[in-house]
Amino acid sequence: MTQDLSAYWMPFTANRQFKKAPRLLTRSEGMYYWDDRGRQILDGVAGLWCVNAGHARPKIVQAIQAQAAELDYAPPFQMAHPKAFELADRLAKLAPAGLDHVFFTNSGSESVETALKIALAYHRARGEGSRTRLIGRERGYHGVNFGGISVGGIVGNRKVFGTLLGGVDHIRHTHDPARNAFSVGQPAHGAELADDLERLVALHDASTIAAVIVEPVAGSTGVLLPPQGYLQRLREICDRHGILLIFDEVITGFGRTGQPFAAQTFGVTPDLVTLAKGVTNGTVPMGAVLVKDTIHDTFMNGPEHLIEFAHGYTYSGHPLACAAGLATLDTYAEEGLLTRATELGGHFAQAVHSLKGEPHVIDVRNVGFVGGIELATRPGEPGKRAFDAFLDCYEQGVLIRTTGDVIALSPPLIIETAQIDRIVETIRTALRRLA
Ligand code: PXG
Ligand code: PLP
Repeated sequence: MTQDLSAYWMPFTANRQFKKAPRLLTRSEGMYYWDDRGRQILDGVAGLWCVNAGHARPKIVQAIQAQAAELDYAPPFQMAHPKAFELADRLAKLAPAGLDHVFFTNSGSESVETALKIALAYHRARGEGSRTRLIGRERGYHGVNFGGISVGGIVGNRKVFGTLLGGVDHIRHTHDPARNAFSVGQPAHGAELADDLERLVALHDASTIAAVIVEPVAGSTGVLLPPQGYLQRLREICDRHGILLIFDEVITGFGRTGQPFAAQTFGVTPDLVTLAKGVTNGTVPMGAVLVKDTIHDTFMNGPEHLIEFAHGYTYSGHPLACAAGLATLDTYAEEGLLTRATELGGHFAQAVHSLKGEPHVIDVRNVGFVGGIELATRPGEPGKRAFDAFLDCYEQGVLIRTTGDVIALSPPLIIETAQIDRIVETIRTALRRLA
């Protein structure tokens, strides 16, 4: 490296370690990256859970190029451009029934802030302004902004940043390896953990609670699946008490679990859905919140010249993102990608579960094209063993992701069975020589 690496303060990275031995990606196509040493690397994580149609897809590339030349930017406040409406309409058609309105943001984190604000404003608009409390879940990840880390349940993302939002509480997480280790698909045990919401209702009173936010499948905290019946039970408790249910589908959206959204995979319809990542195939930053009709319509009241919801970003519905989003949805539809993880899910499940019995493996979890392989933690070195596996796989030409001591797999949805096998065999090789 002749380049000076010091100016760039890298996000969520061990900066000093990275800069001693940088891993630089310089090109991408289909299932592969190439690095600055010219090596080809099989992408086992769709970039960072976002490049669901694979890299450098021609239709998406062309749409972005053409849009940049035609209309670079349009102000989104009191103005608009046609593709924002077109994309909102397409997203509403893809979404679970009733979630027919779309608010654009630029990331998953912004989608979370937006959804929480919609929930608070909705209750106030209905004359239930006492519903100000927001409920998250232990081990939840909802991005890095203040609302998101407040409802989130990752200690490391919370401990440094002060008191966070007031009036937040958390239900228990659903991870129960003692009962559920090596479950194929949804684990059998733990639906009753949804009743923890009843405990918080009893403690705070329903009249103070605005919304509950959960990831249908927790990704960042190590691939934690909802136990059978859990999400249904959460929905029932929310309905009983007039609490909005928000699904954070930033990772699970766009085919990751075998249907367009995890709400459809698990057959539970929330009131709000946050999405990002796969909406533009990772090409241009974009996020959105899908909103139920009845919630949206509650805002459409009062004098028509007044702004109904005082919220939005300079880049909400950016033309480049909308063009990329439309071409992405076309690509997903033309190639049947949003249900491909259902078709190949059996092979994927079998492949990842074949790692049971390999050194250090204490659990394997899967849904759609998501795999979690949990390793026993090396005493006194949390996360180190999985990170060593990551480095070994990278040297073998396969990109995986680790979070704590969990290896997370989330390949592009275009993956072929031979590539699934290669990823798994690469991990197997790494595990067998790992200390
Ligand atoms: N909600 C969920 C459920 C997410 O997974 C966000 C919100 C935030 O999105 P943005 O676009 O603001 O990053 C996410 C993001 C990992 C990893 O290591 C996961 C995410 C981001 C970075 C790393 O698994 N998810
Ligand atoms: N900070 C300042 C000083 C601003 O003027 C703005 C937007 O106009 C923002 C922050 C918010 O930026 P964005 O709309 O890109 O989130």
